[in-house]
Amino acid sequence: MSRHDLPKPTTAQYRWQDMEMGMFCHFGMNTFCDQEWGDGSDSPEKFNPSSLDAGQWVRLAKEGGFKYFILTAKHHDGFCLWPTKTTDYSVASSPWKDGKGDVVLECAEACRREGIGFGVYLSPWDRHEPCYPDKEAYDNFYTEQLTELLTNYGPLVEVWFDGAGSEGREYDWARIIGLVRKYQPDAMIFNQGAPTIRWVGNEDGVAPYPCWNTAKEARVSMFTNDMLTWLPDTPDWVPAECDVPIRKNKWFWHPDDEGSLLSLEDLKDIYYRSVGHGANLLLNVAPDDRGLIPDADAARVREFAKWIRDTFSNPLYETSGSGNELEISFRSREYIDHIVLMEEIAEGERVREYILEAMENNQWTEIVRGSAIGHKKIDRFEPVLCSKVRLRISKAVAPPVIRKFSVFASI
Ligand code: FUL
Repeated sequence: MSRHDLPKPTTAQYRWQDMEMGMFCHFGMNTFCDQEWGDGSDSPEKFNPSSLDAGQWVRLAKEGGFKYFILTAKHHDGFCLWPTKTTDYSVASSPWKDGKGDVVLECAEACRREGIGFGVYLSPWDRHEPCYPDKEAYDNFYTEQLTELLTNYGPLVEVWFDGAGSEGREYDWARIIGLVRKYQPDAMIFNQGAPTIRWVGNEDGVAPYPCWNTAKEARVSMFTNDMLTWLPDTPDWVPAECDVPIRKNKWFWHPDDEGSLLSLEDLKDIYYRSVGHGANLLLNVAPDDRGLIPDADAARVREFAKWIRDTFSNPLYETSGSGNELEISFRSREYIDHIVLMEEIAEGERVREYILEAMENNQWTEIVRGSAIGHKKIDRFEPVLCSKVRLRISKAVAPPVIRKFSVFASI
């Protein structure tokens, strides 16, 4: 393959990959019913957060280093968090703000204020809507809902199409994707129709290694092992996103459930295996029935953010450049324990094999051997005392272009 034929990200994909971390926000009827999957029969009367503050959610995302925020505008139960014209099963029929509230708008505005990206999740599977069994009628209904979201809330960075519950069901993807392209051409399309980003295939927040940016297929849902084969107009470049809830296996808030909060160690492991494998991390942090993110979850997010900052914001040394070998000489011997590599993916993903070596006692010693670098590869290892490090690329499909080669000591 010549360098000209290599798949490359679009500008919007490149920007999305640079964001690296998004906060997912599952909130809705389930929050008030201690359940994960409502069947669509819960009364709108139940939706009544006493002190909903989308500003608190989004400020936490910002503080936590998340660059985008995705809200479940409608989950499988069909209850809409915005006053849609398509159904009365929405906030407009709830006691919250006397039916005059709009959670989607509050989130969109908070994201704009905080300067982070906003995205929406709109479940194709709808357990409330009576026309759901009628394919054509539902396609009309769904595209109308989507149009409202695409046109009334400013720029979106991502539209999340969940495959759950839709196994085997065909929607009018050509029309759905056409709307996204028409109204939000820069928004990423998650995993359905003609995706521009793909699901990593699990809900643990971890990517395999290597996790190449190119793919021809991805898993559709947790509930089938079927693979989605890309439609012809999906680009070969389809980076992965890793979604995971901060409370083990719980996307929505549940009472008396702090015990399922992931530990800081769990989150570190997730970070190394998502962002550290070149994928984006989408961490779900769910507001409670007051409409606020509980203190314990917020504190964990802050701890996680502090760890990322402490570990990765001050490289001891950093370089960049083209070619098969890059070397960094230290001013004196140093203990190091992390190396972060980034390819200039605007030129495509070129590296296939690399070796990191450290100079100890005048001898090069191998510390890590890897394959993919892509957007980012984080290598951590037992502290090594050395005076130089070098990156040797032993296999590449075109001349490598390294955007960053950074060395850290977290000890
Ligand atoms: C799954 C859904 O069934 C869960 O409820 C959650 O929304 C998760 C992100 O996707 O497929």
